[in-house]
Amino acid sequence: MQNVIIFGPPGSGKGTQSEKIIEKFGFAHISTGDILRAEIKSGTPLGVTAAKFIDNGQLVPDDLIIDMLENKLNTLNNMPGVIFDGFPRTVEQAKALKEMLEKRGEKISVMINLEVAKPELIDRLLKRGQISGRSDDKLETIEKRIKVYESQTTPVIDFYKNEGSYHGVKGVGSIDEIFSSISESIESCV
Ligand code: B4P
Repeated sequence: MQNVIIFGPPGSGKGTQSEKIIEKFGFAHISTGDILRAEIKSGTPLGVTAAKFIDNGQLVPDDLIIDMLENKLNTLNNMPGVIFDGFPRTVEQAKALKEMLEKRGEKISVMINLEVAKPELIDRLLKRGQISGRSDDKLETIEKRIKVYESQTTPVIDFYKNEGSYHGVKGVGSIDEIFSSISESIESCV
């Protein structure tokens, strides 16, 4: 059982590369962003709360995200692996994930950090905004999300460096080139 985290700033290609990982490795996909957007669309109490944070470029509070993640993880059985896309985004979430996996006798196999510089992130998200209709893909919100990433999410990098599971991958270039580095990194930790 492989547990892979796909990590990186907003617009670094986590969702894009996750699709390719699922296709090749048959892993289950847990994207906290996708789950939250589905909750918002259905108008659930969680969705109503989450929308206030997402529309403002902020992270949804840890307690809500951790409960949501644990519920999702408990629905998965007999998978060759799981890809955690967009989670953890804080050290608190990383610690909670470690505990959840330990209870199942598992651990993180590799944390893959997609390295992309800020101007490229802004460019990609503005382009996505033209077609996605996502409330958070506007310049003001994108800049806020990047700031939030720098202050609240980057400490997660040191957490996984200390755990010995960190792997940095250059997230610029063609989608296939990037995927080939990611594949090597997943295959090397089987
Ligand atoms: P997410 O849904 O996780 O979204 P993201 O970080 O914006 O995007 P991602 O990195 O997946 O980019 P993509 O592949 O689409 O989060 C949204 C919000 O939900 C967060 O801001 C937060 O508020 C909340 N949230 C989610 N998880 C949370 C958590 N754990 N805790 C608290 N809050 C949470 O790529 C972007 C664009 O680039 C696409 O248009 C793509 O086509 C393009 N692209 C991809 N790869 C490319 C390449 N190699 N070259 C050129 N373009 C590329």
